[in-house]
Amino acid sequence: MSNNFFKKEAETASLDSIRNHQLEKLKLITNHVYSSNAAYKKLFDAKGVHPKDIKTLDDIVKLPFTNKDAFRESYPINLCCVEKNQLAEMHMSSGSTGTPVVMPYTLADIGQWADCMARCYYMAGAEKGDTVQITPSFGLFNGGFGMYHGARAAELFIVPTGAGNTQRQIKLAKDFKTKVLTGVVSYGIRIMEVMEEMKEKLPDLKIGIFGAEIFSESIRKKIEAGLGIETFDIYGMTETGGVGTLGMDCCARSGIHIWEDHYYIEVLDKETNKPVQDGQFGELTITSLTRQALPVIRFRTGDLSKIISREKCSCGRTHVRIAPITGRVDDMLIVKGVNFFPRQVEQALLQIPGVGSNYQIIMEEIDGVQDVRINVEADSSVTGYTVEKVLKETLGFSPKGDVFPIGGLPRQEGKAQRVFYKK
Ligand code: DLL
Repeated sequence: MSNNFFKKEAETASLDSIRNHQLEKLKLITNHVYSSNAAYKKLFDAKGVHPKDIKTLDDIVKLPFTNKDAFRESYPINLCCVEKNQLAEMHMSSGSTGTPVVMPYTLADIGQWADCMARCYYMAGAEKGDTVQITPSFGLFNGGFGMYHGARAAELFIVPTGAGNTQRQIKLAKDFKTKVLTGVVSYGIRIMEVMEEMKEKLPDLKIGIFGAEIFSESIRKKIEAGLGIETFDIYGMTETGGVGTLGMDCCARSGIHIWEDHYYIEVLDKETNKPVQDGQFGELTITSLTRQALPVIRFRTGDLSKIISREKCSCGRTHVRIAPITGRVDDMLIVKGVNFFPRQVEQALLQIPGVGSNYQIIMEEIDGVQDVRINVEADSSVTGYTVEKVLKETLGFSPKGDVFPIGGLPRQEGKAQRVFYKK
């Protein structure tokens, strides 16, 4: 697989020059948010810090944290740091609580997004004129438009299908010789399943760029084998400016490169709020260095990962690499005194031959005690007994549950919901 660069100088800069650049941008961005937004000024003042206190990168710890609540409390755009007539676009995510998080963009912010996303396309091996099929929805969700802005910058041929109508997606991919398929992870699986049903092959398809959901190694292997492609794990979120803003893994497949010229990353211990050592898991905390309309300062993402390496990668890039996201600080489930993560359930289920990729973890309270039911999709060779046995080995207790035929459980458009709370 080729390894192209979109901005080679930025992507391969020396560590010293990255740090100098980050410090210069950190000073500018703290000044910008402090002087242009009253809510930001209040946060700084409450912490007793002024932008002029930022003299080295380590001084970042003096700055206040932001989180999803800060966004929600400032709905619609009270954290915005530019005049409304400077805005060009907005995106929004509702999350599980339903209270929206809004991200406004200036034209320069769209350019910054396109730059990050175009780097991801090139890093995956896309080249000018290649067909890219964009399957996330075009709307408030940032996935569709972000992949579109980046594909324009990378001069790809865009097939903007948006979400849904999987049979038509497959037909268009065949007719327009799609080389790069983009989407949320669970939609990659859906396309694979429908292709099998249709007995269709896509010989031109080479690259899959997937994200927005945990991308476990087992799911990756399944998609790669099923579609005959190489996959890439793309990372980003509404608050940092959308898909691809944070980075993606490269063909060396040794961690997600974070675009450090645009973002400063910290990995923090959730309890002490102090940085953990490289190699240890913690909460990713992000500061946007180059955005105008709404840069985030020390944004607590809630995502768990760790620094894998700060060394130059074999792909030539020098930007820090993190492990794939393993979960959210708040998605740990506790049943019968056992702590576990949805990802562990997924890994256990995928070991069983014949079990499909769609499943439900239903948390329910029975007589005041938290219980869990795990429903899976599987072919007729799989019995409830086998599923229960494997889950017991993983979780240490036997959850109840049912085995449905493949396609028997409901699917959502967009990100798959795995955990349901039943009252
Ligand atoms: O999900 C952006 C995106 C769209 C990324 C399409 C990749 C592909 P939000 O809806 O704001 O934005 O959700 C952001 O999704 O905090 C993570 O918890 C999760 N997430 C995003 N990418 C990954 C990934 C988009 N590669 C939230 N692996 C983040 C695991 C991911 N989780």
